[in-house]
Amino acid sequence: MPALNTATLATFASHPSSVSLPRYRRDAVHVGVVHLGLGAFHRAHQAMVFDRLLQDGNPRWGVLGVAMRSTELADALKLQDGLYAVQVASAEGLHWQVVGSLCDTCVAAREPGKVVAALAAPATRWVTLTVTEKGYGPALAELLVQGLAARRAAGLDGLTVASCDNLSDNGSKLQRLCLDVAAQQDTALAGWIASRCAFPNSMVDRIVPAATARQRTDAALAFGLDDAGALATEAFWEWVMEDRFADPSDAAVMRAVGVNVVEDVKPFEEAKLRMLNGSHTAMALLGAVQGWPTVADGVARPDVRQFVHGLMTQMVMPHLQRPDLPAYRDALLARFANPALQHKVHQIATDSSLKIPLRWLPTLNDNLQAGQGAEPLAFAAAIWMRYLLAEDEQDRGYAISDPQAEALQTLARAHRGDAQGTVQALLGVASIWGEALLHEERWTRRVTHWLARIQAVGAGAALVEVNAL
Ligand code: CS2
Repeated sequence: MPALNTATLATFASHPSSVSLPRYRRDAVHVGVVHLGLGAFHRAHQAMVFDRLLQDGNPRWGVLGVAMRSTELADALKLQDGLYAVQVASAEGLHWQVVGSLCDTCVAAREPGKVVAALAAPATRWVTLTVTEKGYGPALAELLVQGLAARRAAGLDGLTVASCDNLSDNGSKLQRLCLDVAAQQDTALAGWIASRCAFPNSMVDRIVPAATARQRTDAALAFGLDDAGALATEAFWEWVMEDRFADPSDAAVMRAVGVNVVEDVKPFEEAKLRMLNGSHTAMALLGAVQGWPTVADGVARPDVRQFVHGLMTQMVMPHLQRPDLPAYRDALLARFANPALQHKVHQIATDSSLKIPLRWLPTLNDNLQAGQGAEPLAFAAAIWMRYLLAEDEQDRGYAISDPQAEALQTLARAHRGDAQGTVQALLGVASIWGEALLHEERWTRRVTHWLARIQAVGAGAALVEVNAL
C-alpha cells in the first residue's frame, strides 16, 4: 500500500465527506513555530489549531516538530512530508482530518544544531512544548537558551514560548528554568529573555491516547494509504492561554480559531488538573490493580463511576473557582466514557510519582486544611500503594513506567501484606507527598484503613465501602 505523502494525497481527489484535507497550498507555508515533544498530544491539539490558522490563509504558522530523543516517528513523518491523519470520535460518529501544519521534523538528541538554528530563524515566532512532567530540567532550558542567545546575537525579536504540559504555572516554571540557565552564562542575556520573550501560562485539554496499530489499520481502510502517524482523539478540545505574547497581536489571532485568551489561567488550570487529570490518575491505578484495560471500561462500571463522581463532587469541586463546575464534571464523565478512545490505564499510570503531586496534593491539602474528610483520596493513595506491587488482583504482572519505579516497588514489596508498614514507607517519600502529610494522623490512618481493606477484601469490595460513606 502506498504511503501517505504529498504526491499520494493529491491522487486522493474523490474523498468522502467524512474526510477533510488541507485546503491551503502547503508549499507556501513556512515554519513559524518550533514544537518540542512530537507526541500524539501535540499532533492532535496545537498542530490542529495551527492547521486552522493555515486554513484561514495565514501561512506563517507552519510547525517544525522536534522529537526530543526517539527517532522513529520523526523519521516516519518526514517520509510522509509531515502529513498524518487524525480520527476524531464524537457522539455523531467518526471523522478523519489530514493535518498539514507539520512542515518538517527532527530529533533534538541527534540534531541539536537544527533545533537551535530553527529557534534563531527570522520567521520563527513561537515555541510550543509538550515534553511531559519529567522534561522540565536544565537540559531543556539549555537548548532553549542556546536558541534564544543566537536570536539575540542576530538582532531578532524575542519569542512566545508556550508550555503545553500538565503542570501548574507551566509558563512561569519554564521561564524560571530558562532565566536561571541564562543568568549563569550572561546576565544581559537573561535580561533580554525576561523582557523580550513571553512565557504564557496555559491549560491544554484533549484526550489523545497513544497511537496503536489500530489507527494505522483504520487509516488504511479509510484512505487506501499507509499512515505511520495516524491518531485517534475526541471532538472536544480546549486551550486557555494567558494574554502574554511576544507579539501582542497574536491574542486576537488565537482567539479567532477558538483559543480562550484570558487574564488569569489559574481557575481553568486548577479545574483541569484536579478534576480531569486527578480522576484519570485515580482510575488508571485502580484499573491497573483490578485489571480493566481502558478508562472507558472503568467508567462503564457503576462503582467506578460513582467513585469518580464522588471524588470530584466531595473533594475537588468545593475548592475550585471555575464557574459551571457540575456541568464540567458531567461533561468529563461523558468524555471518559467515549468508547472509541481506548485510552489505556497503563499509559495514564506512567510517571504517577510526578503526576500525584500536581493532581492530588492541592485537593488533599485544601480539604485537610479546611478540616474536611479525605476518604476518596485516601482510597486512591492506598490503590497507588497496591499498584506498586506490579501485579493485578489476578496475579498478572505489569511493568511500572516511572522514574522512581524501582525504589517505590522495592518499598511496596518489602512491606507486602503489612498495611501500616507500607503506608509509613510510601507516604514517607517526600518528593511525592511532601514532608508534612506523614504526620497528619487523620490522613495516614485512613490510607492505612483502605490499604488494609484492599488487602483483606480486594479493591472492588473496598470501593463499594468507600462509595457507601
Ligand atoms: C492523562 C492526560 O496521560 C495522562 O496523564 O491524564 O494525558 C490527559 O488525557 C490530558 O491531559 C487530557 O487533556
